[in-house]
Amino acid sequence: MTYQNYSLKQLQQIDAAHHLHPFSDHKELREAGSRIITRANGPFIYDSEGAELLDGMAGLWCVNIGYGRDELAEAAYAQMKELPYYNSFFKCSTPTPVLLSKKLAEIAPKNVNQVFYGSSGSEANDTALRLVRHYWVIEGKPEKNRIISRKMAYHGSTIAATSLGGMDAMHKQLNGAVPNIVHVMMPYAYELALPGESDHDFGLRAAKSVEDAILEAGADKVAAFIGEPVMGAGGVKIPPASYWPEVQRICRKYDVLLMLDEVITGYGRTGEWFAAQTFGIEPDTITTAKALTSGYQPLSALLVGDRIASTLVDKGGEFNHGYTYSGHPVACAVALKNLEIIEQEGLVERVRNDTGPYFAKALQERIAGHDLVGEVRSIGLMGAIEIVKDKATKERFLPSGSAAVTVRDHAIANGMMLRATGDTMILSPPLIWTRDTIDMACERIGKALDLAQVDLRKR
Ligand code: PXG
Repeated sequence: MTYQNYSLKQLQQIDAAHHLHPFSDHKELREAGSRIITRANGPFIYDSEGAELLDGMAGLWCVNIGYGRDELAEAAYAQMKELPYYNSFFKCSTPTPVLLSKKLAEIAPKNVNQVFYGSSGSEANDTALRLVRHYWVIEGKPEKNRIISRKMAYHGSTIAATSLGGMDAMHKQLNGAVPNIVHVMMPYAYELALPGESDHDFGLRAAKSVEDAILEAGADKVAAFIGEPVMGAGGVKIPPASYWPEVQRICRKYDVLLMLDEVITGYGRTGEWFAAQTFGIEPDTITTAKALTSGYQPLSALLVGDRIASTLVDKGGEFNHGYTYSGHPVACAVALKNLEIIEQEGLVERVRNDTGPYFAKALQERIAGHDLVGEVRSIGLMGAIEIVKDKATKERFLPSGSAAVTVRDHAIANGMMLRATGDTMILSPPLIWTRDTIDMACERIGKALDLAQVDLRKR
């Protein structure tokens, strides 16, 4: 029986009875009932009642080539018929992960040429953590194992990924994080810059917090620094241009590995294949997932720099780590086709030269002036809108986070799917958005802000 035989109410009841959703208050969700999305095409998603929503979040930061791409379905179908699964353990390989690895080495920063596969960003970060610690062990420095991360970082939801992340609410439920991970300040100028401090100086100060953490532990105790080039789930926090080169300089000075988490920023989002290229840095590991397949298949790739890879190869010895689905042939076939489409349609260049700048200008000209908006910011096709009660003082509405939810609900009711995190609205649309789609989004967001303003000002 297909889902069309069920009413919305029935699907919601079954959902409530049997399905535990991620990151949800299960009591609240049961009372509200879930929105059931049934199909999608191009930049639009459709719910069970036929409502059409412009998807401002590319699913969950992943559907970079948009929905309804037959080529990806065909690539999966062909691969499933030929070889649906075989593992890459025990000195075996299958063709698609081999070819995908070559492609990834071509588009990655030039010092990055090896790939380790998993099925999710969280898994890839587990791999990254184990790999950098293993690296220092085989380099004869097992005590060099502390990881420096940042407050509000999101690196996934497994125990290792949660430990790497800097979300307090998640740490509270850990009951014991992976040891020896510390968190320093995030490069979030809107709230953390001092009065009169320039963006440039703020970026250097935020980077200095990494150096302070290295000196506090002693450089011989620090394995690596990890960060999202642009913090995603934490609120699209875009660091000043001074930040990443300075972090890289500090890491090199103290011989600390640089790990980038590009699960969101990878595959064109910032107008280059990777944000490492946007910010001009050469990390030792790059965690990627999501848009690697545009979300059509679960797949992650930890891109590993030459420094770590050559030690693994030269010194030998088994790295006791891997997943059943490492290098899954179907997921890799879909990824290959996805990257081919991104390339053929010039989506990375389009974000860099056309839609990215147009998106930035549209947010500035049409959204930033709204009474509820404290700041807009964007990089490539990734943007944020800060919701405030008072533009001048940056005072927020109380309770914290509630105003953004009000804006989001009006946006959804007006055909625009976007995400609220804290007091920030987030946009991370498919890279197929055109100038017209950006215009449509701004119009719908503007309307949502107007309606939210009426609600919020009478509270
Ligand atoms: N790193 C980053 C930077 C991420 O954004 C992960 C790792 C983990 O990936 P997996 O595939 O294990 O989920 C992510 C995931 C949100 C939201 O609310 C963001 C993510 C996942 C779920 C929700 O914005 N990012």
